[in-house]
Amino acid sequence: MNAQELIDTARALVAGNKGLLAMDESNPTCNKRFARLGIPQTEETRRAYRELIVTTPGLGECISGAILYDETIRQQKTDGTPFVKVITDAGIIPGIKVDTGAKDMAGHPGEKITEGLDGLRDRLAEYFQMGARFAKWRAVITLDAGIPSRGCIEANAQALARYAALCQEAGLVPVVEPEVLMEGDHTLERCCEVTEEVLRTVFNQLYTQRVTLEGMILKPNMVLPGLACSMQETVDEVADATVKCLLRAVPAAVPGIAFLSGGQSAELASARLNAMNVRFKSRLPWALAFSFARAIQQPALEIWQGDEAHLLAAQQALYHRAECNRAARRGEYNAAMEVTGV
Ligand code: 5MM
Repeated sequence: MNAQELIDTARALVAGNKGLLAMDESNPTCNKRFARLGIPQTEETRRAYRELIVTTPGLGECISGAILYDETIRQQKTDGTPFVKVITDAGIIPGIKVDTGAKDMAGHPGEKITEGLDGLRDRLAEYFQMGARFAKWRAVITLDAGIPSRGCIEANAQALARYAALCQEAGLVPVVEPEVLMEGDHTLERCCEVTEEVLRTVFNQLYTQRVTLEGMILKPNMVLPGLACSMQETVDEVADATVKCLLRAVPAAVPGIAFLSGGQSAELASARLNAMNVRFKSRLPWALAFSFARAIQQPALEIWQGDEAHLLAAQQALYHRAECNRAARRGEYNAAMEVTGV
């Protein structure tokens, strides 16, 4: 492991007010999103959609790193250029999702444990050879009556830490993603309590597994009320609760926090990130950035619908969301941008 290279890559991922584009949907998830829009669920349509994304003009102005899926990192443009080269030429660092999915956890009804540690060392070495310089692993924490359990939180935190240590050994910056889900009728306060407990447990495990905090990125949920909660706090209240929670649990040595969007609308995700940067940016030890999938891609996917004739309009929509989120990092996003463009 070259610690300085890891630190440089981690810093580059949150530099210049840019953020990460998560385009690492597994085939089942990608197919589900295609099916909702009547797009054929084939390897070729997934490839064509990812070509649309990586060839979006100017994407590298707003996006520092792109998280790919195993199928995608092996694919090429129609003209044969590997996606990894297209991304790198655009000034974007290639990354790779390396977990193999969240599975039902034995003895823990309603809870998930993320798998993928077996054989991970060899897979990381291959991805590094292919050009990846960072990786991602997502743990899923569900809120409901009596859950999450300590067993679920601890098992997922330990897996995240073992993954992160293996990444750093292989020269890849680990993006550590513990996601507390939005589904449910829980309050913002409950989400805050659970998110704090999860993050404290994750950072204890990262310490135990000797992970270099300066060479990683945290990808957490924002602190939000459940989707079915009757009380939905304002954008500023969400920003305050999220930053308060992170200040309690995330060490200052971590260079950047890149939020997942988790099913928020694209506009709300931008507005909430913007509010955090407006209210706290100058006082925080880490950069507050984004690592959105749906909140960057969804409008573009809905325009594209698998039709080549819609490609340019879809790319414009994708660029627009990336640009809105770069503005949110600067604290310069506002609703007028949704009408007039940035
Ligand atoms: C939470 O999901 C991650 C962030 O995406 P959103 O911004 O849409 O919440 C995302 O990177 C996710 O891990 C990928 O989409 C892959 O998900 P699957 O379910 O295919 O592993």
